[in-house]
Amino acid sequence: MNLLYINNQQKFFGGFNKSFSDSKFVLFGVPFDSTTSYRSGSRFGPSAIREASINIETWSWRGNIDFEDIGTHDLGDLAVVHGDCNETIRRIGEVIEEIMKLKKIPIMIGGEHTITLGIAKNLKDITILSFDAHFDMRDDYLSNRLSHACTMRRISEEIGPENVMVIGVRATCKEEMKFVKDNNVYFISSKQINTNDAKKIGLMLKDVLKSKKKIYLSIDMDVLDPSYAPGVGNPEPEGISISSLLDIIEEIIDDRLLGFDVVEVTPPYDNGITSIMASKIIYEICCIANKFI
Ligand SMILES: [Mn+2]
Repeated sequence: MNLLYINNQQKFFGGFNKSFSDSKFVLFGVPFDSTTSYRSGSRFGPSAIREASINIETWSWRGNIDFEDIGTHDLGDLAVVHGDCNETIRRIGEVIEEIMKLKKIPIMIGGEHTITLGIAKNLKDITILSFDAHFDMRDDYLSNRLSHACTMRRISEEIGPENVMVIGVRATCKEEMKFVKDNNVYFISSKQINTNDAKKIGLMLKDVLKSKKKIYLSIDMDVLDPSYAPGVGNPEPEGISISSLLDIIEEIIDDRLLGFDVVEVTPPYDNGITSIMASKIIYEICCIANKFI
């Protein structure tokens, strides 16, 4: 037996782990899915995304750079407390604060969408853009105010509804529509995106964001059509394409980007493609943002 043939490397995002001090981007996983109401398993998202990231190519046509020349420092996964949303959110907040204090851009991979609340609780003057099939604006869901279906409602209480924007939305209920209208929450439906040029939608959004100071992106993978991203907790038809999503993101990223997350990848329901899409989104955002930071 020749031990040289044994690969004992840990699986880091992108296949290699850049040192913390040399990295602009610091990534960590949050394998938490305790409030999932339909298809559970997003706790397995972080490892599936890492695995997929190692098996796709890294050149970005939008950023005109190879992700290998950027890299991330992969911290590993947060020690989550299954069943305890409050404590898990608190821990996320502490990790994020530390990463930002050191002037790095955090990338969080989920896990269910509730984890984004850990970001909002600790940051001031931010605008959160949620790319999501759902508003996640219910006051409670099945008597739980910390459900994944309430994430943006809780976040709007922290940072103000004027600082929450939902892009690609198509699945909602009367209660949410009333809240969104009463509070002037800015949104762009998937129908608007699918019947227009995504680049134009991106430019329109860029204009809306002109007065904003800091921007955080939260990508719920169910914003994509289930044909692009079948492995999510709550798939919804009539979603947007991966190219539309990235074309919009390309227009709005600049030096105000504070960080981003990619959530809801649910490997037990995936054929592998959703994890690949999530990896691609992370690669592209890093490569586009690299020009500005
Ligand atoms: Mn969603």
